[in-house]
Amino acid sequence: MRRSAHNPILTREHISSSNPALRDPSSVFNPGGISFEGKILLLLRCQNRARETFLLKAISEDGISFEISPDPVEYRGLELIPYTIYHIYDPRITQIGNRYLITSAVDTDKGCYCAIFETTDFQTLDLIGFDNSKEARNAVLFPDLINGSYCRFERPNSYSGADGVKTGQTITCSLSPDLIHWDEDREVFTGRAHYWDELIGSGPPPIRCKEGWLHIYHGVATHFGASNIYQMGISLQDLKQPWITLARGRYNILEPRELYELTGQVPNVVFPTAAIPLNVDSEGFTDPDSPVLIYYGAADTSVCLAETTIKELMEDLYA
Ligand code: BMA
Repeated sequence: MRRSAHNPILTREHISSSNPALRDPSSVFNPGGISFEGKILLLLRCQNRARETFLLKAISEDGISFEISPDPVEYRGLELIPYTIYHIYDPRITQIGNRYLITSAVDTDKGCYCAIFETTDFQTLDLIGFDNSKEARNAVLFPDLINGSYCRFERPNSYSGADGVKTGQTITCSLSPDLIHWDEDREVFTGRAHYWDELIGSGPPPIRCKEGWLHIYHGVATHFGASNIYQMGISLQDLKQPWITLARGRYNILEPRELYELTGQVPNVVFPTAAIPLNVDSEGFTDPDSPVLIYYGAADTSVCLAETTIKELMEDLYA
């Protein structure tokens, strides 16, 4: 993984919004991302000094300098969620055919649930699914149907940390005919106690390769007295049965080392949310030499970029 020399590529100083609530934002981090109309498109998570959350669309020709939309994203259909909504955050973007779908965590007065939105312009997001069957975060959709069904990884919040925050140790997989009704959770894999990935959650939507789905995830080491350490890791999932793990890296592939990752609103965090392969063939498979742009939140404060290739990620599985 090679960090961009321009890191952090987006900070609070880059935000200039027409919305008075974003006159003086505190942070911009954990962006969803996709290749859209030949450009790199990010949905930035932006927080203001009231710790309110907004999403902002950002577009770039080179993946480094972004033009940020002055108006925050608008939502339609939120009245279908029968709770008080506090935050909609950590978007992940998936293209399925010609549809653009966005999964997000939704913090409410009844807990944290996963929602799915659809968009055509990344400026207005229509709610199409809200799963309140269990508390969860880090939902990602696969960019292809699996045996005719939509496929989702998510991370049920079934574990309470020492600080009382609900989080989780297991990534699960479920299938749906319509993005609304989901079948039973199959366990994908679980955290490795005492090591780098004790608590886990999917990062970007998985990338299709001939060998399987490359799946980047975050792992949290909790056994350091002062602070949790958020790192990035990798697994390979079976193409036809993605809940089957074919390989899983022993080492993290990126950990907080630079000052902008070590210090900030939440120190010691690299949190991957977008992985964009640049060379994809007509069947949707990535070329092994394809560069991959990985966007991640650094210390819940800024947006950073690391570059690698499919081949290098494959090697990391067996390092
Ligand atoms: C996770 C999520 C992320 C955040 C990370 C580090 O639980 O809330 O949005 O980046 O913690 O604070």
